[in-house]
Amino acid sequence: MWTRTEFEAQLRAREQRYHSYHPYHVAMHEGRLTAAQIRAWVINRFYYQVNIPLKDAALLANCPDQAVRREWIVRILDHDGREGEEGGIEAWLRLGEAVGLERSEVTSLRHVLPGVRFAVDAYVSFARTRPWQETVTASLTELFAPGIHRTRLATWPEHYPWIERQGYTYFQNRLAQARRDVAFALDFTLDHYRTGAEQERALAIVDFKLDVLWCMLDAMAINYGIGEQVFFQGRAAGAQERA
Ligand code: AHQ
Repeated sequence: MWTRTEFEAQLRAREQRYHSYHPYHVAMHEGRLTAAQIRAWVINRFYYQVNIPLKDAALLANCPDQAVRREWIVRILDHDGREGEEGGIEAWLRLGEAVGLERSEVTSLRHVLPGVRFAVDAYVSFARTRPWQETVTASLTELFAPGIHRTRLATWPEHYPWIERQGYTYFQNRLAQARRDVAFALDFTLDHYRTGAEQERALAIVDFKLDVLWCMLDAMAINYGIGEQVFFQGRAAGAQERA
C-alpha cells in the first residue's frame, strides 16, 4: 500500500494520459484547427457538459452521506445555474455563439458523434451503477483541468482572433470551480482507499475517465480531421457540413 503522499503522486502522474495531449487538443492549442473543427468540438463537448449534472445527480442519488451530498450538490448548481448566475451550460452556449454557432445548432445535439455519445453515456452509466465513492474518484481528471483551461485562455485569442471574447467565460469560471471540486475529491480519495488493491482500483477508475475524455477526441479527429489532415470521408462529409 502506498503512503498518502505516494498515492497522491500516483494519481497526479496520470496527467501524462490527460486529453490535453490528444492530437486534436495539441492542434487546437497550436492554432492548427480550422474554424469548422473548433465549432465541431464545441458542439460535441456540449453533450459532455449537459451530462455532467446527470452524472453528479446519479452520485447524489447513490450517496446516503448528507455531508458529502452538501459538498457535491454545488457541482449541479455550477452547471445548471441558479438565481442570478447563468451556470456552465449557459456559458457553454455562449461559447457556441462566440464561435459562430446558433444556440439551436448546439442544443439540438443532432451533430453529436456516436463515439462522443458512447463515451459520455459510459461516464453517466458508471455514476449510476458504481458506488458513489468511485464516482467521486472518477472526477479526479479535473486535477489537470485548470491547466487546459489556462492553455485555452492563453492560446485562443492569438490563434483564433475571430472567436468573440464572451466565449471565454466558461474556461475562466472553471479555473476556480475545478480547483474547489478537486480539493474535496482528492482528499476523499486519499482517505477512502485503504489497501494496495483498493488504491490500484482508484487508479483504474481514473484511467477509465481518462479514456472517456480521450475517446471523445478520437471520434472528433477521425470525423473532422485535424488541421488540414482529413482521415475519414464517411457519413460526415466534414466539419464544414456539420457545423
Ligand atoms: O468543464 C468540465 C467540468 O465541469 C468537469 C466536471 C468534472 C467531472 O465531474 O468529471 N470533469 C470536468 C471536466 C470539464 N472540462 C474538461 C475540459 O477539458 O474542458 C475537463 C473535464 C475533466 O477533466 O474531467
